[in-house]
Amino acid sequence: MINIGDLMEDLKKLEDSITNLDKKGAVDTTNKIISEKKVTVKQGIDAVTKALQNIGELYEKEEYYLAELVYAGDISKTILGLLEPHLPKTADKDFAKRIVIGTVKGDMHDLGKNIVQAFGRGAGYEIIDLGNDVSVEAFIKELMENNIKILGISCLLTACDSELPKILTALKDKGLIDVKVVIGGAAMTEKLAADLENKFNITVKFAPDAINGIKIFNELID
Ligand code: B12
Repeated sequence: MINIGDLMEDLKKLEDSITNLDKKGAVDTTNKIISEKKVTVKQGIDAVTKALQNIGELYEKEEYYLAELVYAGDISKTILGLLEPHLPKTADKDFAKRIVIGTVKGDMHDLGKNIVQAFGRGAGYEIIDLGNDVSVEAFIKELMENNIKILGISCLLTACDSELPKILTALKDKGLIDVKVVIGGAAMTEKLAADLENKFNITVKFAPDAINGIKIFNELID
């Protein structure tokens, strides 16, 4: 008989290994998850996300410092790199399913954005990922050159949230008011999305996580 507890054990092990900064344990558990296929790759990615939430809490409590944060980021990148090729892919690609995505200028956090990118590609989107520390000009250039109508923005630092109104101002100035914007990351909120939407009269949606992000992308292209 399949025991749910056994299935969940590897996921908990993966979460704990990352939280405890045990890179070898995390890599070994990930390889086990991939080869045994008892739990889904998506569940594996969720375990990485939970671990990073734990790391954030430990950092806030000053039990972890910047060095631990950096190392946790490095471990998570390795694990996501192992999991991503195994995400199920959908075959349907169409012209509307193209998205530009990036983390705002001054912000180096890219793990969450990378998860959105992986899930988006799995859902049949062509994702043009501009990376992190992306200037307003670079976002606009990419949207204009490739006539793309959906822009995904990641922002985790409150010190960088002033980039959002700058990007929306540039969209208006360039006449790109039909571009729809989806924002996510620790510094973003539903309220900020609503405020920006009202102020600039451009569609702005907040995505609390990658799964909801993909749902919003789907709604926006419908
Ligand atoms: C890992 C981490 C780092 C790593 C980043 C590694 C990397 N390559 O990304 C490193 C060590 C580099 C780092 C550095 C710093 N960090 Co840091 N970091 C974190 C931490 C612990 C986890 C972030 C993360 O990856 N989460 C996991 C991912 C999966 O979640 P996520 O990013 O939220 O993404 C999900 C959703 O939000 C959503 N989403 C995100 N973006 C988008 C975009 C779109 C389009 C969509 C649809 C959805 C979406 O979907 C994702 C998947 O579900 C957070 C804590 C936290 N609570 O966020 C702090 C945190 C963000 N960092 C913080 C700080 C202060 C810093 C530093 C300033 C520290 C320092 N003193 O130098 C530097 C800043 C460097 C810089 N200029 O960017 C603060 C920010 C506080 C604030 N209010 O601004 C936090 C909140 C920690 C804290 N509690 O104090 N950090």
